[in-house]
Amino acid sequence: MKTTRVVMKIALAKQSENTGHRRMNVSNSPIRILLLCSLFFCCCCSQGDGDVISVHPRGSFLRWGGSENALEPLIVDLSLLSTPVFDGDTIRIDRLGDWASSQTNQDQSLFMIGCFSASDVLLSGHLINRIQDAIEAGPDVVTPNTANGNLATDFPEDFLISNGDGSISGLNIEVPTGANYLFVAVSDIYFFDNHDPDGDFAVSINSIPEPTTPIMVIAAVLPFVWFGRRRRRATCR
Ligand SMILES: [Ca+2]
Ligand SMILES: [Ca+2]
Repeated sequence: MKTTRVVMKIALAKQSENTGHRRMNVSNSPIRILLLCSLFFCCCCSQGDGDVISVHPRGSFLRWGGSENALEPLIVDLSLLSTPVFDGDTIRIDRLGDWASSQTNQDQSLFMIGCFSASDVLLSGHLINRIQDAIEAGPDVVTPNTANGNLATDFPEDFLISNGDGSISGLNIEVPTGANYLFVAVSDIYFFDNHDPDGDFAVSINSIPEPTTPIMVIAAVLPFVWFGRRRRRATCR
């Protein structure tokens, strides 16, 4: 009886050794290369070429207070991006860098807001709805009243790109129906004293293409299926 147990232990030890050896073979096989290629392929499909565009912190599409005379905001023609995007496409928008909200404040403000529009028409700074053809999209943002005159600035179509503490610094967003332009600016109560000493304040816009054919999906998934089967076989042996 004792001899039988010893023989069984030796047999189990050998089986375990063999299984480990097969696993080692699997991990060292060309499958690893295929997996890496697959991951690289997925990463390539997840984002297209991007654009980084400087944003002047004195630019605004919000209403001005008094005779402030803020600069025009950044107005991006979506068809002129390095990868042109159109309504229904999903894009990634990120705030880069920071700005100073007055001559004495440090270069660390992070607020950035955006608004889609059918046209690039920007109306007078004395109006609350300055973007003539604004289109609703994204997470709503409530903008503060002006420092001069305590005038309301909030309008419904704009959205938050980056908040003040940096916990939100960008978003994926679908370009809404009819949108041809993206307005980008800071959110502030007084714009004329804003500046960017190191010139790093910018917006990054990336298109996020979907895999367009079933072949692309199969090509991405196949190595994982193959690897799973090989691994199950190695475990069963
Ligand atoms: Ca800066
Ligand atoms: Ca300011």
